[in-house]
Amino acid sequence: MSRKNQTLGEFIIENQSSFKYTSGELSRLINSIRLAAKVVNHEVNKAGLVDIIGAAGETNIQGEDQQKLDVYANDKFIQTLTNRNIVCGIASEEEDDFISINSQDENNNNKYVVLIDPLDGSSNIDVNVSVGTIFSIYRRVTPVGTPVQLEDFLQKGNQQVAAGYVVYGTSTMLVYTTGHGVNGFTLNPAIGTFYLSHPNMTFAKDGKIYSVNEGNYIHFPQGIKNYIKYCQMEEGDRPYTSRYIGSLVSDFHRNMIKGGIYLYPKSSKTSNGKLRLLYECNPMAFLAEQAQGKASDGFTRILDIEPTELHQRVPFICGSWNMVEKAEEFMRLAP
Ligand code: AHM
Ligand code: MG
Repeated sequence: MSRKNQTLGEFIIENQSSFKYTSGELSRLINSIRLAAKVVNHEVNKAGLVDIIGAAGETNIQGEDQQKLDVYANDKFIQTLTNRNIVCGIASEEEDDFISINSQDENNNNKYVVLIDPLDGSSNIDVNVSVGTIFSIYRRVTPVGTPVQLEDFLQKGNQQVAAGYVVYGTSTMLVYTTGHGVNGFTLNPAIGTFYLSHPNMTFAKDGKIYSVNEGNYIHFPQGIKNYIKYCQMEEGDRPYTSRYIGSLVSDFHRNMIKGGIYLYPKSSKTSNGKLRLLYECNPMAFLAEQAQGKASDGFTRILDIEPTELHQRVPFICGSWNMVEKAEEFMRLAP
C-alpha cells in the first residue's frame, strides 16, 4: 500500500507484514541501507569540490583501478551493516572474499547476508555522471549462530528476499523490491528524507530504447550484432533510440521508466561479458522481473543461473519483456 507523502521509513514499517518472515530484521536491514545511502550520497555530491576523486592507487580483485569514492562507499556500507549487528555476512564487489560478522558470537542470530556493489559505474565520477549502489539480500542457508559459509552467498538469484539500488543522479533515489513489486523513493536533500515518488514501477512491455556499448560491436556474437541491426532498421516503431550512459544503475533506471533494453553481451574479448552475477545481474534481474520485465544471459533466465564463484561474470540482457525476448530469439539463431 502506498499513499501521498509517504516516507521510506513509514513505507518499510507499513509493508513489513507482507514480508515472508516478519521478525522485523529485514526492515531494520533496509533501514540500514537507507542510512548508508544517505551518507554515501553526501560524499558523492561533493566529489567535485574536494580532492577525493581519482584512483586510490589500489586495484580490486578484477584488476581494475579503484576510485577513492569506491573505497569510501564500500567502507560506509560495511560499517553501517556491521555496527548495527544486522546481518551475518557481507560480500562486496570491492572485497576479495566475503566478510563473516560476529562469527565468534553465539548470540548472533542474524539470518541475512548482503551482497553489494557499493559504487557501480565509478569511472563516471570524474565527469559528473550518475553512479549507483546495488544491493541484494538472501537468507543464509547454513545454521543460524554459526559462521557464514561461501554457500550462503552462492545462492541462485531466485532465492533473493530483497534487492535494490540507489542512483546518485540529478535526484538521489532508492529503488527496491521485497518481491512485491518495485517502489522508488526520492531523497529530499534538505531534510534527508526519502519520499515515495515512484510507486509500482514497471517496464513497458515494448520499449524504444536500446543501451549497449556499441564500441564493442565488432567483438559481439552474431546474434547480438543482428539484434542491434534490427533495432536500427526502419520498420514499424523502429529504429529505436540508442542511449548508453555506461552506468548500469542509470541505464536500467531510465529504461524502466521509459521502456527499453540494456545489453552487456559476451564478446570475443570477454567470454562472459563484464558484469558480475551476484553484485549486479541478480539484483537487477530481480527488480526487472518484479517490474514485469525480463533478464537473461541470452539463453537462460539470470535468476536461475547457479553461481560458482563470488566474482563470477555473466552476459546480461535486461529490460522490457518483448525486447529481451526478441534479443534471445536472435541469440538462439546465431549464438
Ligand atoms: P564497475 O562495477 O567497475 O563500475 O563496472 C560496471 C559498469 C556498469 O555500470 C556499466 O554498465 C558498465 O560497467 C560499462 O562498461 P563499459 O565501459 O565497458 O561499457
Ligand atoms: Mg559494478
